[in-house]
Amino acid sequence: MAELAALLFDVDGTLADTERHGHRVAFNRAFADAGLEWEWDDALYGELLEVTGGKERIHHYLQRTGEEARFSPEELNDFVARLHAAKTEHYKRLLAEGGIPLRPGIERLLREARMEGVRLAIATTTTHDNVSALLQQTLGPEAESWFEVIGAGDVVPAKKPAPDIYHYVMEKMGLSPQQCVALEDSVHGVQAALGAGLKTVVTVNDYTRHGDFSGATLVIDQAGEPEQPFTVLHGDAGEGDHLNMALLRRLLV
Ligand code: XBP
Ligand code: MG
Repeated sequence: MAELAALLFDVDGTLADTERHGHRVAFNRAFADAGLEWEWDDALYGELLEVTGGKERIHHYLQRTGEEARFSPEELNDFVARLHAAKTEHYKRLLAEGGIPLRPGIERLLREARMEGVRLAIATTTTHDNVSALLQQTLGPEAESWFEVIGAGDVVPAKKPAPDIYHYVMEKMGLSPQQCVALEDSVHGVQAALGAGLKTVVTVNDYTRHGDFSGATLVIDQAGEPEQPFTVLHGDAGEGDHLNMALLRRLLV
């Protein structure tokens, strides 16, 4: 029986609800700056989340609207890269304004893991700068050092749902999937984690709650707190009513 050695965290939607009021708003601000009459509202953004990665999402939108045809391949890459860089600056500014907290139970879980010597890492599709900004803003200037590996963005060629980012992180840590639990919020994230052979806990959010999470070990509405219990949507949490190290250890068996 393997010991729980590490927790591998997704970022967007899992650590914090960053999509609707963070990334989406940042995209729209970058579009306005660039003089584009694009507006990604809540519903459209929900559809666009089918495509992981901000640059990939912009590219997909250009294909969907037919506007891609206006560009040569080189122009297109350059246009997307510049628009995305502007979006990242807007996103960091939004985080600095402090409006995006961690989801319930996340800070407690991170602190418990550290206390018990369970290693922490991040496996995300988002840009590394965004992860740094979120951690610093919500947990303080040292928080990045809590995570042994931050696997982010373009560090692997294939983003989620490919399992590559999880393989990358585990290889850096010298760990096997039997020693880790992944925490995710989305169907693509779960596909990536399962593809890497990981037991996966899903904390759903408004954009992801109706996804097909078959294959995940436990699906809950939030990590929760002792005084703010989670609701189990799939799987067996036993007597547990909030996500803690004891429950995660039991799930790994
Ligand atoms: C998150 C994403 C990201 C963000 C935007 O997926 O898809 O693309 O929406 O980030 P996950 P960037 O939670 O599965 O990692 O614009 O920096 O790519
Ligand atoms: Mg996510």
